Amino acid sequence: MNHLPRLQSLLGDRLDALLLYNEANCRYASGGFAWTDGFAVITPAESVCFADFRYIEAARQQVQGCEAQLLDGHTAEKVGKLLARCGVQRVGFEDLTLSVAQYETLRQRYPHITFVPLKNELLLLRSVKDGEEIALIRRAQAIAEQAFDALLEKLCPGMSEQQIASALEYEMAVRGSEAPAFQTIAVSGPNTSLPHGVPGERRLQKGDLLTLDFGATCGGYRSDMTRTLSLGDPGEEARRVYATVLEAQLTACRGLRAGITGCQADALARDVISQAGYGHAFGHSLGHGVGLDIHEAPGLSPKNSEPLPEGAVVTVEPGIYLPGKFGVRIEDMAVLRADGIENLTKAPKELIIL
Ligand SMILES: [Mn+2]
Repeated sequence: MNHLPRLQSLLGDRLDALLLYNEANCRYASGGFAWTDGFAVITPAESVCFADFRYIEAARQQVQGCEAQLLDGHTAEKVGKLLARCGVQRVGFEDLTLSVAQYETLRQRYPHITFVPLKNELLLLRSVKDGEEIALIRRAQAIAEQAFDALLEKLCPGMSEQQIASALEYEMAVRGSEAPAFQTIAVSGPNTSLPHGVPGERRLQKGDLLTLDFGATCGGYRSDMTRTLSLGDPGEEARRVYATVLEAQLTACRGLRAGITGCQADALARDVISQAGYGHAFGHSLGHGVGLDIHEAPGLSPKNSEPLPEGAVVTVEPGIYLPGKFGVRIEDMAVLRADGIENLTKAPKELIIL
């Protein structure tokens, strides 16, 4: 994997170099190598990943496209020389993630450099996935679904939310997931009205809904899916809500494609839920990009008036949440194509009653 040419495409009229500290951006620049407390300098002629003693041996073996160099007491001087050698005057920096202290240090350390905020440029670049990235996400998703199937064999009344979340993470790990893509959500009964509820001591009982939101990681790339299931008959209202969320999710999957705006995408599902009278109960956006970060661009959101790019991997996750009662969310992950989507999630979406 080598994303250097893509990063270098940002250089030219406005920028001479990029200075990257964000861990996901650094991993992207290094061709997949992950390290912390370091940074990367990208210029048209020379690109270097700086990693400290803990990482440098692995970095020298694994970094692709860039050169790996030891981060030590001489690094600031080395970077100064590198920038001078490459005639760099304007450096793009990550204004969205760099701390104020880091920014002040940079300005003091390199007083002759003009620092230019990158805003969302890198996020837009990363939002379009190449074949290798999609292959990793596809593999992560397949692992998550196999783990889900294995969990369904084990689920029974009396298991706590924490035990269910741990079991699911274990099933993903033994199938090759590097780490959970995010803290697994397993919420049951009335807790299902909490879209990002934290698994607790509550034990599963007959008549409960159970919402599982989880993902695996392969080569740093994440997956994301949600299923809501039921232990026995959940009752008439829950069935009606489930049917509404499912209709919204299927409608969004049918209408979604590259080129429509994030706002239009969101409306595909929101209109169905609003018409059923639950508009007030769908308080989050329809979906988000997924990649090296679990939440990245583009947003399938009323706030995003930009067209969605072809090749982005996004979630489609409408939900209805009724505080004190229950909630339902159904989430797939899909690649945006010009004429529709390629759904990476194969698990069935009809209500599973255990
Ligand atoms: Mn999600």
